[in-house]
Amino acid sequence: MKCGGCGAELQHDDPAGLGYISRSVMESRLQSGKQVLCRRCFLIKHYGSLSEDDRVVHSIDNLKEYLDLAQDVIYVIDISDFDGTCRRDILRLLKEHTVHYILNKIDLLPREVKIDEIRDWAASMLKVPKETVRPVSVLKNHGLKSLFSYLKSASEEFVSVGVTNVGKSSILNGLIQSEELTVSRFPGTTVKVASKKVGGSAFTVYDTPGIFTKDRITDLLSVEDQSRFLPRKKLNKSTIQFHDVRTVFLGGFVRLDVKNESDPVGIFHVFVPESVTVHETNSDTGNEEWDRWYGGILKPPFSESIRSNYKWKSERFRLITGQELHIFGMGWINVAKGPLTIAVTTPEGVATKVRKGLIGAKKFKKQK
Ligand SMILES: Nc1nc2c(ncn2[C@@H]2O[C@H](COP(=O)(O)OP(=O)(O)OP(=O)(O)O)[C@@H](O)[C@H]2O)c(=O)[nH]1
Ligand SMILES: [Mg+2]
Repeated sequence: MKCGGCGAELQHDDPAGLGYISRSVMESRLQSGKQVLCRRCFLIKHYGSLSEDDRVVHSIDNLKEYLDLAQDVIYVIDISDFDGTCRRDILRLLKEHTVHYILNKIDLLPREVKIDEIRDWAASMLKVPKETVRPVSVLKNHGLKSLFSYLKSASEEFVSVGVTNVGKSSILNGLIQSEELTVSRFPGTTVKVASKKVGGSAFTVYDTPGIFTKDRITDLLSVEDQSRFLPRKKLNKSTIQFHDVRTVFLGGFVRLDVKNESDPVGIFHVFVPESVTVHETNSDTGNEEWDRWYGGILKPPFSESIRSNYKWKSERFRLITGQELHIFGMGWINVAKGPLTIAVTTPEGVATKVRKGLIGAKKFKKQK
């Protein structure tokens, strides 16, 4: 028998292993008709706790095992970290499949961005027909009914895949209108495949463990800090208007040195989760100040740490009005009035991408 929350095979012998539940607890839950959960899921659900040791790291190789489960794939993307969660290496593996794209967490985007615009933008980034892209917010119960009708008419079986924490299990819970699957703010909650019949038996969805990445800012954080980092409400927007040069820190992990090439001022917006400090300062700020502020004024990291624990790299970009620079696992910079030259400094291994703006250059014009 499998754990109803994470899909692990239940066992009574190894309390430290996956799927552990004591025999007596399991028997009493079965007798009273209650859902049977392994101890790990029980602790996540009722105490919100997951230790670093309980983490099961799944890589892209594990994903290959699940893809045989169905021809139709639901690929879940977190719209607040589009480039960090919409991965070329995963998409390459899906070439022989019929792929349906879900853009989850649209509640995190600014109110001004219309759902249809998000959909058009994502379809053009993915180079796929718009009908296959479904924007939803499980949190706000938005788009799930129409997702259900769409999936029902598309196939009888789907395997749901994506990187950790994008909301794969939440979406399936939303579709079956239950909280059976374990959902949490920690990455790596689902550890094995769990299948659910949706809408009576309209179709079946296999929920799979999220793939861990290595190039997102969030990958530098402990399990506890990743949970703290995860946005709960709309991303914070900071607007920066300046004449010559400006330095902006996004927490301790990202330094932006921006030079204006537009007359008379340059303007850009920064979109990051509310847990990230956006600190605007002088361009002559040196490494000594950065070291002092790191993990203090500049969060994340959320506790005292040493910046020299990482090797740092700088990349330079020239962005024109309407373009964005996405920093994987952090957020993005939207150029409202450019051109701007941006030097972005992050720990080595963190990926960045210049892209066509998700948010139109004139979106927030009235506020200036
Ligand atoms: N803001 C917002 N948060 C969401 C939404 N859907 C899910 N979440 C949150 O995202 C976190 C991860 O959700 P899960 O459903 O566990 O994600 P998952 O993809 O199954 O994660 P793994 O099993 O670790 O791969 C939880 O804290 C959810 O509450 C949404 O629509 N909006
Ligand atoms: Mg899950």
